Amino acid sequence: MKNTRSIALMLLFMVAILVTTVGCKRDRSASSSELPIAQANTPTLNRTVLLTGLEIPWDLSFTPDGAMLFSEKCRGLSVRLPDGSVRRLFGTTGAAVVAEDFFCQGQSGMHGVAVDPDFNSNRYIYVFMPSRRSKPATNRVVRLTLSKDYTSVDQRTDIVTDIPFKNSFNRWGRSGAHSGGRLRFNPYDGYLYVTTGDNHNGTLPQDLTRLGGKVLRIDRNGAAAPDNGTPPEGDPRIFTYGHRNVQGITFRPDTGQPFSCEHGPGHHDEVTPLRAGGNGGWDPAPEPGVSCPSNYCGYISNNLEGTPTSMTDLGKFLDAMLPSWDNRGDSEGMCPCTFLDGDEWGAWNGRLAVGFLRGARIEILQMDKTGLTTETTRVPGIPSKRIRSLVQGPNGALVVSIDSGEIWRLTTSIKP
Ligand SMILES: [Ca+2]
Repeated sequence: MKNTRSIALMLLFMVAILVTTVGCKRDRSASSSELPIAQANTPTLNRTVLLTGLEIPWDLSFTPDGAMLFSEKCRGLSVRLPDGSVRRLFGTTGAAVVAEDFFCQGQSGMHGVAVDPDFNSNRYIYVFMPSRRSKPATNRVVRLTLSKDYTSVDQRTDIVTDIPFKNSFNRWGRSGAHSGGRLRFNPYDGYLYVTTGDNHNGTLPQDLTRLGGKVLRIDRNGAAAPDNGTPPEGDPRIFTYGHRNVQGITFRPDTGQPFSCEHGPGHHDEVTPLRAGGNGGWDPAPEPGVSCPSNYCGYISNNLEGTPTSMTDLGKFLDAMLPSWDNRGDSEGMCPCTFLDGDEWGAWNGRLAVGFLRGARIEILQMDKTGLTTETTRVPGIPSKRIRSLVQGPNGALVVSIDSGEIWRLTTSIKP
């Protein structure tokens, strides 16, 4: 009897061990089915459509109190207030202030929008647009003062008047091509960065006396910022040169270093960390002995070897700025970019969001400390559309404009 009880107790003990072990296994199994920390911290995006029915919304910018200024390529500048109402401020007929000199043509029209860092005291806002005030027409950076009630603008001051505009058709396309056009203040130095394009003009990007194919760095009155590093023979407003068509610029959150995002010619687009006085290495001018239609070799070879004109010609410009990333093998119409900054972005905090036109997507680039891209991730779960502007708005949300006429707000699933 005693033996029987001992055997029963032993069996109970063994069952208890077995149950405990299985239980532990079950717990471990549950634990291991959770995502690795980095992956679990990847945000899931929730998309809200803020505006529809727009005509190529090109860029946007927020005032400190949450009003969203946005441009439409052929209409001009409008504002969306936090209550959702929209008012047209500046541009074509129907705007509070009609700009008779403003026009749109080909790729060009009202492009970049920026809000002054001291907006609360000066009410200054800025747009990039082509203007017939110059003959032939040029692209300009125009400063406006926004009324306190957000219904109108006044005190127009054209702070840059001489950014080249492609005024006539050539073998490579219509007038208005390659104007660049993004405007961004760098929060780290307070200066306004202006991106421009090469106008399908072979000599423009490497010509330091003209403003096409450049990144400019200026103050709120249009004067050159100090320490631009421009070579002595050059226009002091030039921060970097040797670019093709820069339509994106942003600043790394931990350092303030500017990065350009540049639309390429067919073989690839480029993201480039910029340095003062740097040469991007784009030179579509024909070399001696080479002939290109309209003297522009941007889509073919500019040399006797017959290799395609490089976005960064290290053979010709040994000290050219090296790209962080290029989508080698294809140009997908790289357009806007912005660094994501904030704990709500989880594993993507500090990474670069890059938008594509033909590529119709947003790519997230992870970089090392030197600015070289080490990993890329396509943003999942959003419609495939031509991405024209990317801006971090109120509460860290990523606000996106798309060519087909909408502005979206993307919020993340992560609570900081
Ligand atoms: Ca380059």
